[in-house]
Amino acid sequence: MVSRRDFFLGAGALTAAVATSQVSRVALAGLPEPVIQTRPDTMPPLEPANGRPYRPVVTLNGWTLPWRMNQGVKEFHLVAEPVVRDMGAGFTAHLWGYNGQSPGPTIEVVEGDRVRIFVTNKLPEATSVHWHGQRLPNGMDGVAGLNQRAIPVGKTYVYEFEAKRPGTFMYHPHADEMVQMAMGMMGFWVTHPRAPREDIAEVDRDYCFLLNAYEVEPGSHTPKIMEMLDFNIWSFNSRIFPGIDPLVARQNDRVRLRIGNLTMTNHPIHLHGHEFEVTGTDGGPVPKGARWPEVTTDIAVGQMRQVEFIADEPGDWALHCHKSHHVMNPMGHDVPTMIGVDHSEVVQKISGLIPDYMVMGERGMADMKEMEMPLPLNTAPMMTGDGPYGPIGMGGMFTMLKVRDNQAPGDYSDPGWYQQPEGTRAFEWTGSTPEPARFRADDEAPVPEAEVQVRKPSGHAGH
Ligand SMILES: [Cu+2]
Repeated sequence: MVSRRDFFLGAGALTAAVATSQVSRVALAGLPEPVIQTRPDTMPPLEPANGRPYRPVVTLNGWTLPWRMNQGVKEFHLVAEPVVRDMGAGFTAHLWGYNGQSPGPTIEVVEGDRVRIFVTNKLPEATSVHWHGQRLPNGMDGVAGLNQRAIPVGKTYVYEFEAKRPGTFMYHPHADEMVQMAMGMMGFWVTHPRAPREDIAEVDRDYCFLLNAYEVEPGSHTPKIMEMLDFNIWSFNSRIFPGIDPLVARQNDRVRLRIGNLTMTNHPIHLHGHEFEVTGTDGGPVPKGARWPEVTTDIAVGQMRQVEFIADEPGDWALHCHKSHHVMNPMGHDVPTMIGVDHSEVVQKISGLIPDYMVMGERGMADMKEMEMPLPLNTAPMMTGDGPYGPIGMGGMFTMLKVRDNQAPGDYSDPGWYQQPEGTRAFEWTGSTPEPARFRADDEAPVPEAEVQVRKPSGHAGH
């Protein structure tokens, strides 16, 4: 749980000590004590203890940062620091983040709020924070060198601005970006609308998470910071399947997903069993007349997408990136395609030279799901996770939307596996299977005999 050191929700004494809202004076008046969270669990929504009311979001495998109300200003304290992130599936990464976690905590405010964020730099190099998508004074935009001096090691800087428009945003450094983002420095920001709006629906469940990617050599803990394109860890909020919590909904809930992409490639995020609409971007709400139904939305680098749907189909529905190599965990990818190659005689010859030689891939790679291969000490199985009907064989950017008619409002706990009604599951055909009719062209132009004898996965002989 949050170790909030019994401070934030009733910070009367410190509030009284501050006499002015000017940035420089306030910085002298005492910092809000930072709240640190070290567990990777999905925390329940943080109901606002003061200020304008709103319906809080739930950060997938994350949490919302509590604030101190100081003479009408919401004060947050971010600490940029090295963290250890349990990424799930037996894999732990040494990252940089904020307040004990990577990604950092979600910041939730309301349109019109005056916001003051103290940023303490406990990294070994200078940093800054850019408030992606916000309207703010130029000097608060966080580009080191352009808008401000980078925050030196050990120093605390203060950012202050009004949260001018509602929407889905994020924060990240704009100093040594390639290193600091490769190390996991990022967080989510949600500005809730001050009053009901026609183009912003009130939803029953409001989930948010960032897409992140790392390059970590199997067996090691620290990302390779000079990697440009070839990443091997694909994660939702720095967690990989099956370490990502499911998104839970009560049947007929209106659900919003807010997703931001801070990786170096695009991610087509796909939801099964439902259609959704993109209702907003980091540029603001999409006008209702400009929305269309989708089941996949591509989220490009540096973009945020807000999608909404009615969770009216009970079940366990996959929610994942549609790039198949993004729903896998680390592997060596110099593996040649072996589908159809008959290894049977080769194995004995090679085994004499390499005792541990293992044949893989002649029927596709699905055998990896059940194979208990010895792994280096700190890495995750490439294809993993068990479902009610066998191995799921996924990794990376994959989780589930679990819709239940008996999930209580406000209950975010995992309801377990869906009990499918009798007679509604794919089943084995046990009748006869006639030979398929062939096109006449097959007879007229036979394919020349190939040099390699090929065996199809079904076992039927072919050419
Ligand atoms: Cu992807």
